[in-house]
Amino acid sequence: MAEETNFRAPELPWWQREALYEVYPRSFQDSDGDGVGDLPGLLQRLDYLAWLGVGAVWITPFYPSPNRDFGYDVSDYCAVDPSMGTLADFHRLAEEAHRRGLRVVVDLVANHTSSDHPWFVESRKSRHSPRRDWYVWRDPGPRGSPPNNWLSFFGGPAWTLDPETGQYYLHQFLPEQPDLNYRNPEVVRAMEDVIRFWLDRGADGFRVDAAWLLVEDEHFRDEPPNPAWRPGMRERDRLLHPYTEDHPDTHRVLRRFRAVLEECGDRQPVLIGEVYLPFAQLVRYYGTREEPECHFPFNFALVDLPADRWSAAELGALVEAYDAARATGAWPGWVLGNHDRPRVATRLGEDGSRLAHVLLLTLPGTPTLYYGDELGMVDGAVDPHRVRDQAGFREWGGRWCRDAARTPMQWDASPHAGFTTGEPWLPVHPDFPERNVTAQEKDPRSFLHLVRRLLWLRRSHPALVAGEFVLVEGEAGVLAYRRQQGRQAWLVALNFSTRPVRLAAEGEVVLSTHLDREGFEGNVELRPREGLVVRLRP
Ligand code: ISL
Repeated sequence: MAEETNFRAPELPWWQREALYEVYPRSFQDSDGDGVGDLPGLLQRLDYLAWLGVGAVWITPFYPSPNRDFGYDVSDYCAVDPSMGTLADFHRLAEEAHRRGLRVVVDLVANHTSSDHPWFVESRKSRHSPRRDWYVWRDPGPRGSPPNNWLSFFGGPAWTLDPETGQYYLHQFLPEQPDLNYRNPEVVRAMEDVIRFWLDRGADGFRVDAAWLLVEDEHFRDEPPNPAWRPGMRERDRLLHPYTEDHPDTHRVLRRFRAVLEECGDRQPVLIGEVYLPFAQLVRYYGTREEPECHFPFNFALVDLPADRWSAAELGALVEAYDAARATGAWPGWVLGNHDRPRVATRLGEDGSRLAHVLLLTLPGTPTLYYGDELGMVDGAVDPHRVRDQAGFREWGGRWCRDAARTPMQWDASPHAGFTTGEPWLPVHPDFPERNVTAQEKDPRSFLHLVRRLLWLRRSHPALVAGEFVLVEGEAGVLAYRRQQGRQAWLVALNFSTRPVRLAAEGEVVLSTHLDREGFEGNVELRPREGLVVRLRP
C-alpha cells in the first residue's frame, strides 16, 4: 500500500486510533473438535486479525455459564468456561495479542448473573440470607401476581416467583438471569473487583453489557402502555420504559466502574457501554469531565436504521444529529452489526454493505466490526425445530432468531469451513465454499480486501481518524463529506442512488467499493451504489 504514511496519531489513545473487532467466541474458531469455538482457537487466528488491520478484539462472554443465554448468564465472573479453555489460555491470548499490537476487550455482564451463580444460590435460600439484598426481591402483588407490570426482553413478566421464600425476583432478561441490586454498595464493590481481576490478567477494557439497564425505579411503579406499539413489535415494547431503563442511578454505577479503570494510568483501558437509547439520552453515558463514565457508548443508529431508509439524506441527518447531541470532545463510536441483530449484508445486500463499511471506517470515531461481516457473511437460515437461542427466538416473537447472526466464521472451503473438525454447534452457512477468508484473500476485489484496505487507510491517515468532518452538499442521492487535518484532505462520496452521478473533485481515487479504479485522477463518475474515497489535492 504505497500511499500509506504509517502515521499512527500517537497523541490519541489507542481506542480512538484503532478499530474494534467483535468476536463471538463460540463461533470463531474451535481448537479441540467439540464444535464450540474457544480461546485457544481465537489465539490461532490472531495473525489474521493483525493482517486485517483491526487494533482490538472484543470477546463476548467466555466465563463459566449454564448457557441459557450463551455466556450472558455468568456463574463465575473470575474463570473461563471449560468449553472455552482455561485462565492460562486467556493469559496466553492476552500476551500473544499484545505481542502483535492487538488489545483485548472483555464483556462485563454487570446487570445480572446466572441463577446458578453462588451469589444468587445464597440469596434465594432465605429472606434473611446475607446476600438476599444482592438481588431485587419483592413481595407478590394482589392475589399473588407479580409486584408490577414490568416485562422481560425475552418475553413474559420481568418477575419470577421463588416458591420457597414466597417473593418475586427481578430479571430484565431470562428468569435464569436474575438482576443484581446496584443499590447495595456490596454489589458495586463486587463488580469493581471483577474489573480489577481481568485488568490484572491483561484485559485492555470492558464492554458493559446492558449498561442502560443497571438500576430500576426504587418505587417499582408500573410502566405506561406504549401508544406506538403495533403487532409485530417486540412484546416488551407494549410498554414504555421510564422505570426500567436509563435510571439516573445507573450513571452512578458506571462512574464507579470508570474510576477503577482510571487506577491504571498509562495503560488506558477502555470502558464502552452497550446503550440502546435516543441520542439525547445516549450522550449522557459519557459522563462529565469531572465524573467520566464510558469512553463512548456504542451508537447503534446504523444498526437500527431500516434498510429502506439508508439514503444519503437520511444518513446525513443522522450523522449531524449525533454530532449535535454530543458535547465537544465526546468521542463517537459506530457499529454496523453485532451478535443480537441481523447481519449488515443481510439487511443491505452486498453493495449496500460495501457502502456501509466505507461509512463505518471513514466517519469520525471508533468503528466496531462484527466477525464475518468483513466477508459479507449473511444470516444463516434457522430451522425452528433446532433453535439454540431460545431466548432471542422468543424476544423476536419467532420472526427472527439470533442464531442466524452467530453461524461459524468461514475460514476456508474445507468441511465446516475450517471452523471445527467436529460437529459445529450451529450449522455453517452453506455459501462457505465460495465465501471464506482463503478465497477472498486471493481475490483482490473481494469484500475482505475492501475492509482491509479501509482499515489500513484509516489507521495510516490521521485525517481519517481525528480530522475535521464536513458534510458536502451536492448531488441528490450521494452522501459526501470531507475529512481534513492540516494539509491532508479527503473526500468520501457514497452513491446510495441507483443512477450514475458525476463528482466534482480534484484529486486521486484511493479506493472504490469495487476496488477497480485506484489511482484514477480527474473527473470521476460514481457508478450506481458505488462509494469512493478520494485524496484531495492540497
Ligand atoms: O438487541 C437488543 C436491543 O434492542 C436487545 O434485545 C438486547 O438483548 C439487549 O440490548 C441486551 O443485549 C445484551 O444483553 C443480553 C444478551 O442476551 C445479549 O446478547 C447482549 O448483547 C443479556 O445479557
